[in-house]
Amino acid sequence: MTDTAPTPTDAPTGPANTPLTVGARPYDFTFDPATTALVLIDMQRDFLEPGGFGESLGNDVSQLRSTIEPLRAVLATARAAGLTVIHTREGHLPDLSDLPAAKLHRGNATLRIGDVGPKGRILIRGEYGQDIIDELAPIDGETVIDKPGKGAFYATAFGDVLRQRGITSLVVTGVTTEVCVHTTVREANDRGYECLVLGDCVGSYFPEFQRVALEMVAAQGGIFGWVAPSQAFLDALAPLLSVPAAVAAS
Ligand code: C5J
Repeated sequence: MTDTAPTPTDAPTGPANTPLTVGARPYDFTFDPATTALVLIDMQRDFLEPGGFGESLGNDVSQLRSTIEPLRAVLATARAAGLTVIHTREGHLPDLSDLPAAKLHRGNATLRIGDVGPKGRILIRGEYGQDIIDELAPIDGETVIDKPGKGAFYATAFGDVLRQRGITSLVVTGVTTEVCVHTTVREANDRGYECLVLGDCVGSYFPEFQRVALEMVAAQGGIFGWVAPSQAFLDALAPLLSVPAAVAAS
């Protein structure tokens, strides 16, 4: 098996090798910034803006927008602290050769994957709607993983990237909480990664799913990982910053 988490001795040196601690559920989350990546799952126009895949399935996309401001602050602070930042995008090849028939036909979509919508072809790589929202656009040096499935590990180089960089802990954010965030956290957990989910930086179209999905991560002593508010993570990173977090996020 080659896609499991690296052992701590494989880890390269990074921004700092001093463990930091986040107040989290079910108990404090301790991480080494040198071996931790901030992961932004699918913060794409197709999920967060009208006229995309999310809306075509009948969802109220405004439900996800509360994630943007806290995630902007977390992204700015993670960049300032020198953390590895990885973005993912769900999407398919223009010829749909990586799209299972089951995924194409499931749901009562007004526009199906590959159809032309107001922001380009729905959930197709390279289309405007499939890209990441302006507020969280990747910058040079940040990895963007295009994934055909819900989980970030399935049919992608995500596991290889993490291993090459010696990453052992993931701080997970993005949308939607109970679908792509959960699938990725579950995949990561089985591969030996420690996952912290930032509760206000993940979003669902369904408020009840949001609450229960977060409970499911931290239940049973942290069966899939930890959950914390983004401020607790920002507080933990503060010692690494040369400028205060509030300034870095503005
Ligand atoms: C969904 C996702 N909900 N990014 N994708 O289909 O969660």
